Amino acid sequence: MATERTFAIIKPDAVEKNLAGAILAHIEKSGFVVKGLKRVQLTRAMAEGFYAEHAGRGFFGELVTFMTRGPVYLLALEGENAIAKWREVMGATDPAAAAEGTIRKLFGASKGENATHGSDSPASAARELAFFFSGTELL
Ligand code: 3AN
Repeated sequence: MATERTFAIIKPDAVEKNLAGAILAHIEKSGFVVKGLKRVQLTRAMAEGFYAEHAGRGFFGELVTFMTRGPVYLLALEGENAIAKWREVMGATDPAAAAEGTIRKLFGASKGENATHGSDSPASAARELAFFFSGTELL
């Protein structure tokens, strides 16, 4: 296994509920190193660009409105096998289907308002990290 970096978001629903600290603690307890962290209010253009691959899906408008409704925390996480591991720690997209103890089970409310995002492949991780962090921010 190799050391990898992945991209994560603590979404507006979790930030609104003051759950960012609890989620960061969960991230650290799970063994990730936080290499980058910023709190940002996404614009519609940023959210539409970030989620461009979902542009044709029925929930796209709802997703962009949700992701711009309040601040998010953008994270670069590093660790062994970080991309797959973060997906596992987050749990399934639908909190109702997520395994016990996962972040989405603990803190998510619905398929849309599911507390966190995580890159789903090495290519996505590279694109998403570069979308929000400059190279010098992650040295
Ligand atoms: P994941 O984030 O688990 O990779 P995707 O890639 O299927 O899930 O969906 C991207 C994002 O779109 C999800 N994180 C979720 O917030 C939102 N989403 C997915 N399915 C729905 C849905 N049926 N209704 C509303 N939002 C959705």
